[in-house]
Amino acid sequence: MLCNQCEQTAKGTGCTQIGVCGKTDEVAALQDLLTYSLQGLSIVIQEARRKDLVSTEVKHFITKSVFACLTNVDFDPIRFQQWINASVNIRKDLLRQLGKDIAKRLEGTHPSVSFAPALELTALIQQGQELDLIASLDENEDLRSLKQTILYGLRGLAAYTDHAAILGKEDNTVYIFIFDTLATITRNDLSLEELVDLTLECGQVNLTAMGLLDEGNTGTYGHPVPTTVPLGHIAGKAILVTGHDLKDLQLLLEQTEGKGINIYTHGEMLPCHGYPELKKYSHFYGHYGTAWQNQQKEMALFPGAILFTTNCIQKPRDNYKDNVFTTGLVGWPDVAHIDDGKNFSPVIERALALPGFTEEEDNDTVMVGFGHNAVMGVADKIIAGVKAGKIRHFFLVGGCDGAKPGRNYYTDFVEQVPEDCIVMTLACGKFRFFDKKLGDIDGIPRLLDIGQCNDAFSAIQIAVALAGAFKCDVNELPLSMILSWYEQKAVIILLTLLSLGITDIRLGPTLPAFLTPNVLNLLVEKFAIKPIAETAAEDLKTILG
Ligand code: FS2
Ligand code: SF4
Repeated sequence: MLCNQCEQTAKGTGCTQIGVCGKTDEVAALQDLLTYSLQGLSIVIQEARRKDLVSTEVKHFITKSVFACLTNVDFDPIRFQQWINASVNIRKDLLRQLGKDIAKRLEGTHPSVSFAPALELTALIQQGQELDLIASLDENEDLRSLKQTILYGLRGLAAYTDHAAILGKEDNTVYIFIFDTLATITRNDLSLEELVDLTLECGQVNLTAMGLLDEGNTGTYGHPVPTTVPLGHIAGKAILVTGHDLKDLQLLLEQTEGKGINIYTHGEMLPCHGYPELKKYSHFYGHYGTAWQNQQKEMALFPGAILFTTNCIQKPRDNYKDNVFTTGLVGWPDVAHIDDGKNFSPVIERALALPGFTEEEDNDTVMVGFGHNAVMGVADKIIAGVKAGKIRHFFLVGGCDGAKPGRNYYTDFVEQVPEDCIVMTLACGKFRFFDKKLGDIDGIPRLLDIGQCNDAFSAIQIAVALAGAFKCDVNELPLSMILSWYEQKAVIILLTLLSLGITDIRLGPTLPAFLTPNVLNLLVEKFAIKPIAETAAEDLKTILG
């Protein structure tokens, strides 16, 4: 296997034996084969959509299949086998409808259009291993690097598109872009410039997808409002919900009402406490634990059932595996999966059978709910604060968390930010500092939690609105972006920021292994993107002069 799509890739170059994430050689081969089969299907779809042959189900299927290959989403070989077969069946059906002549022409364009999957799982895995997907993208290493960036960006884009579609928000242009781009990267006649443009276009299209998701979240559950969230617990049966899906949480809250079970969030679900239509449930109590990479330790100590709604799942250890349930795209072999009927009875039964918390623990609290609506609601105060010299600078310290020691930089950074500066944060990287008491500047909290990585749109809206208020370009604002990346949602958010022309982003803890020195230089020249410095103090000194 060779997989280097995420930040924790082995030796900083690539996982070749087994993924650091726990992905087996077999699952890696199946993910590559699924991607390949989707490329073939997408080539056919380019033709089929002109004849209006592409159904909504097919659009959803492809989007979900691309998302399933994102880091820490699905580790179940059987599901990948099913998706590969489904993808080939859809392709065959479309080719049949297009007629023999068109089918013959399309099959001549790329071998993925006539790919025939082996019947047996072992033989299918072998096909994936022989494929060598990354190498097959391009012979030229710089073009290959850009195609990988695009592919990983598409995985992030597919994730946000799927999240939005679940809430009924869709835009056909986003689906068309996903199909066209999967097909385009099979071509070997594209120049470096064309691929750079396509890379940035991925980012632009993601802005649409994230806007849809924002509409879906706020339209369904209301705009987040500043909310205090307990980090302790109360006595009673308990269910822990992790991942990113608000709708799964809502359905679970409905199904647990009056059952004596309290619902706790974990990881990226923390911001859900700020949504009016979710916080109205009295048994939606508080938050437990920190970021995804601590789950094996934290979940083993949770005395109730645990529901994973999406990434990031790690191998459930034996001491809590029986309490774990997955739903949606997330999956782990031999872990109970709740299907799309979303009947959470098995989760509820497990929670009732487990002891729950036997006594109350009064712990710290944190504040969430500073989405664009809440922040812009106090825009006048913020602008006045800047004009009066009380607010010197804004820092967006956001992105993923991970296990590497270099990530202490982000904790140090927030701790060392001067008192006349405001820190905005989003995604799971915040767990390094989310409980710090940074106080306020004239009533504006110095630490503003904008939400999940899924809420990056909110951060962009805030930056654009501030630029409008100060009548300047976003790059001229007293705002610096200090980002941490881990997986492909972060890749696509970064591409979105670059596509908006945002410069001087600091990225860490390490740079993506799939970027060649030439591609990296290109990004540095065009966007002045830079790796985080050795220490937070160094970067703070440079930024604040
Ligand atoms: Fe964190 Fe993991 Fe949110 Fe990423 S929970 S690193 O995939 O999606 O941010
Ligand atoms: Fe390795 Fe990351 Fe790929 Fe997992 S997703 S196999 S950790 S590069």
